Amino acid sequence: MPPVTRGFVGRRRRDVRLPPGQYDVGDQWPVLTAERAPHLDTDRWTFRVEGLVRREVEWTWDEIRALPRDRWDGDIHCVTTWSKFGMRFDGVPVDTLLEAAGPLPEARFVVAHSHSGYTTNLPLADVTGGRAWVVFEAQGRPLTREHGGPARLLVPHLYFWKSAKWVSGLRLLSDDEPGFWERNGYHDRGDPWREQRFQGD
Ligand SMILES: Nc1nc2c(c(=O)[nH]1)N[C@H]1C(S)=C(S)[C@@H](COP(=O)(O)O)O[C@H]1N2
Ligand SMILES: [Mo]
Repeated sequence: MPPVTRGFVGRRRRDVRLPPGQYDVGDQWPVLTAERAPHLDTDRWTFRVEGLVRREVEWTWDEIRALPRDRWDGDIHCVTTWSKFGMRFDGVPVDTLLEAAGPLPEARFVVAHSHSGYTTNLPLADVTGGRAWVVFEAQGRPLTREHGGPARLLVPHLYFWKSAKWVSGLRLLSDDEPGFWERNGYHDRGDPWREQRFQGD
């Protein structure tokens, strides 16, 4: 194949990997935090699934760390237009946590809460089926405090504001209830491939 064609194909592949309106941030990993980054002690850390569940369940750090681990490799997309390719996160599938609590049939939405007060809402269907995790490691190393350590939510198929840093739990609801950015005009779902940045997109 002539070199000009190879180059064309290479560029196309990279474009296809980038959702509309996004740019490749390269090696940096920007930090975006609305609140003050909390100092969380793993001795007192908890994660709780509550709301429309058969039984509310709370895990300590040691308990959640003892659950079967899972890995996700892929790209992340922030609504402020940066995307970062080739991320690796390790943690626990949200499916595992929800199974323990037993979502009730009327549960259709979740609000993710952070120890720092941040909230973000998601359809339950977006955090089930192997598409969301509570993660403890990024790029093979413990999650740093600025990136949400000791644990954050990871919902990589949606804009990254849905991936609550310092996550403290999930509340299951029958009706959608906007979180912090959603009350300030951001989209309730936030699919980067449909460019759902703001309410009405
Ligand atoms: N608790 C909390 N989680 C948060 C945010 C935040 O301000 N507070 N920002 C969101 C946004 S807008 C993005 S893009 C990502 C940024 O994660 P990073 O700082 O690790 O890149 O976290 C999301 N989760
Ligand atoms: Mo973001």
